This record gives sequence, C-alpha cells and structure tokens, in this order.
Amino acid sequence: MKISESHPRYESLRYRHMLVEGLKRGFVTESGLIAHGRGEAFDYLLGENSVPEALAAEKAAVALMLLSKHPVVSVNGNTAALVPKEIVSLAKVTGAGIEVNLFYRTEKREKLIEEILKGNGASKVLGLGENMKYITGVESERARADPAGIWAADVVLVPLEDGDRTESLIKMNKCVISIDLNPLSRTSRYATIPVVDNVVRAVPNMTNFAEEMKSWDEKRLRSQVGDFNKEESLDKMISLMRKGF
Ligand code: PTJ
Repeated sequence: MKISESHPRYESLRYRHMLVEGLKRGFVTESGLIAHGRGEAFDYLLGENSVPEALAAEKAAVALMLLSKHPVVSVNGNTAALVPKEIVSLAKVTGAGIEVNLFYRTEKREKLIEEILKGNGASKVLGLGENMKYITGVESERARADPAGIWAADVVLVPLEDGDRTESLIKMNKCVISIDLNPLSRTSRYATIPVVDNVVRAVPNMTNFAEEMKSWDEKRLRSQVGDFNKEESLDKMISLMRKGF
C-alpha cells in the first residue's frame, strides 16, 4: 500500500508499515506490533520528539559505549524492521558488536535478521546458531548470549527489551543502555542508562553524537557519564509525560 507523503501522520504510518512488512516476511512477531502500539502511546505524550532529557541520556550512553572495551548492540525483530541501517552505523562508529537476540526465537527469524543486517553493511552478526551461553535468571530464549558477544560484553545496548534480561545483565556486572519509550518499565528502571525515546530517533541521534564524541579524551567521556543521573532523568521524563509537551 502506498502511503501519501502529505498525510499528517505519514511518518507514523510509514513505521507501522515497516513493521507489518517485517511481519509478512516473518522476522517481526505479532507481539512486536502490540509492543509498538504501546511505544506510540508514550511517544505521543512526548510530542514525538527527542526531548532534552532524552538527548542528555543518549549523549551519556554514547560516552559509555566509547569508554567500553567490548560494547554490544542487541537486535530484535522490531529493531531490525525499524532501524536496520542505523543500528549498523551506530555499531560501526562506536566499535560495538551486533548480536541478534529474540524473545520469540526461531531459527528462521534469526537468519532473516542476519540477512537484513548484513544487507545493511554489518560484516559480522553474533548470536546465531546453537553455540551459546545462557544467562541465569532469564526463563525465555532471551537468555541466549554469544560467548564472543553479550556474554563477554561490558556494555550492552538493548532497544525494546523486557525487564528480566536487563536485571540479569546488571547482576553480571555489565552496564546496560536501554531504549524504551516507557519510563516506568522494569527495563528503564534497571538499566544503567535508560534512554526514553523512540528507537527511530534515538539510534540516529546516538550515531551523530558518537561521530562528534569519538575524538574526546577519556576524562571528558567519563565526566559526560558521571553527569548523568538516572533517577532524575526518569523523573523528568515522567513529569514531562504527565504535564504534556
Ligand atoms: O523480536 P522479539 O521476539 O525479541 O520480540 C520483541 C518484542 C518487542 C515483542 C519484545 O521485546 C516485547 O514483548 O517487548 P515488551 O515487553 O512489549 O517491551 C517493549 C517496550 O518497548 C515497551 O515498553 C514499549 O513501550 C517500548 N517500545 C515500543 N516501541 C518502541 C519502544 N521504545 C522505543 N521505540 C519504539 N519504537
């Protein structure tokens, strides 16, 4: 179906369409569509903008990734549908690995997402096949972790995550950066740096910040991370949503 660019909700309809196409191709799940609807509702309350508090979290998150020895970006069905090219660019500029990690895992979905990421320039995609470690405390297929990827990572970026794995990754002494429009979710609450923004804006914003910040010295990057206060940031996001934009 062709969506007219003059439609006042063109962008929103285009992203829905990308997810529906992903569902038809078999790499997005039905639940992914429901999850997106929930995200849209929160995004509406933010005026569908990256508000200053979200940009500050994104900047701190990038600083943490640039300081990291082994950062990894986790990719699920919705992320592969909405920002495949953008996620590869972010991984490249921050030196992060890319790992497929699915809640509703099937080999078919895994392979399709690998194809999409490679088609968008990823040279290596982790998290495929059976040679995986399993994270304690996570009952779903999300427990899978590539020994060369998330298992060994010090910083993990998790867009559209569920809370269990974030909690377990933190228990494993890893830093977790979440991208989740719901500031009340367990993921946002547990993450080291919760980014409350739409993944379609957050990932390109983070890439732009990384381009600028990759020349910064360690001290400057550390102070960017140190200046970020998670509780304050989440409180601000919640009050913004309450008051309206
Ligand atoms: O591809 P799979 O099998 O790994 O499954 C992916 C889904 C998204 C179905 C799975 O991770 C899931 O069920 O997620 P939840 O628990 O519904 O959480 C998704 C969170 O992401 C919710 O808090 C939504 O508000 C939020 N969200 C949805 N769309 C976006 C978003 N956050 C940022 N950007 C979005 N576009």
